[in-house]
Amino acid sequence: MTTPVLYQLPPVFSLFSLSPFCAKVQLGLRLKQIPYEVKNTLFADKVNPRGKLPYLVWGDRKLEDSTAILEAIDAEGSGPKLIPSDPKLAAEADLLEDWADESLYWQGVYAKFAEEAQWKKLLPEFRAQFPAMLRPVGPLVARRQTLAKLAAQGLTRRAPALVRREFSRHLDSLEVRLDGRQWLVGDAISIADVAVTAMLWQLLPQYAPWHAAEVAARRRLTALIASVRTAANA
Ligand SMILES: N[C@@H](CCC(=O)N[C@@H](CS)C(=O)NCC(=O)O)C(=O)O
Repeated sequence: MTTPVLYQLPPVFSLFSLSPFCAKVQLGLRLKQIPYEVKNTLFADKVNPRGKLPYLVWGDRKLEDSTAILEAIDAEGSGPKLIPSDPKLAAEADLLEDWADESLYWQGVYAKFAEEAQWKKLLPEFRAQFPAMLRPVGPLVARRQTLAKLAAQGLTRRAPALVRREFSRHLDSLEVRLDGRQWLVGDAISIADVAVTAMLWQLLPQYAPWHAAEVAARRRLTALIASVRTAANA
C-alpha cells in the first residue's frame, strides 16, 4: 500500500494541527493503523484547488474533506470499523459526525478567534507558524477572514453569553448521551467519536481555558476523548 500524504494546517501547542479536521484525519489514520506522512502548509489553495484542508494524496487518489477521507480510510487498513455496518447505527454516527463538523467545529473557531482574551493567548503560537516575512500581519489577516466566516455562520452575531451557554448545553447533551455507555453510537468506537474528540481536543487550557474547563467538568465526555486518543495512540 502506498503511504498517504496528509496536507494539513500546522500544529500548535501539543495539537496535531491547528485544524480539528486535520487532527480528525490523523486520528482516523492511526485508528486504522495506516502509516502516513504529514506536510504542513498555511496556504490551502496551493495544495487543493478548492482551498480546503485536510487534503490526502494517496497514490493516484486525491482526497478532500475529512468525512470522505475517513470513509476511504475505513475501507482500508486494519483496526475498528469507523462507519458502523448496521445501517441504523451508521445513520446515527453520520448525524452526530456532521453535527460535530458543522456546529461544534464553529464553537472551537469562536473560542480561538472571537474570544479576545483567548485569541491573545493563541496569537504568539499561531504567529510562529507563518514565514518570517508574513509574521507581523499574516495572523491578523487570517483572523479577520475567520471573523468574517464566523459572522456569516452566525455565532458572532449572537450575544457572547448566549454562545457560551449553547456550548455548555451541547456538552451537557453529550454527557447525557454517554450515560451508561463508553461510545456515542452503539457499543464500539465510530466516526462520531472521532469527530467529537477532534473538535473538543483542540480546546486546550493554554489558550482556551474557559472551554477546556467546561469539557473537563464533564466526566464521561472527558473519558470519551481519552478513550479515542488511547485507541489512536495520540
Ligand atoms: N468539511 C471540511 C472542512 C474543512 C475546513 O473547513 N478546513 C479549514 C481549516 S479548519 C480550511 O481549509 N479553511 C481554509 C478556508 O476555508 O479558506 C472537512 O471536513 O474537511
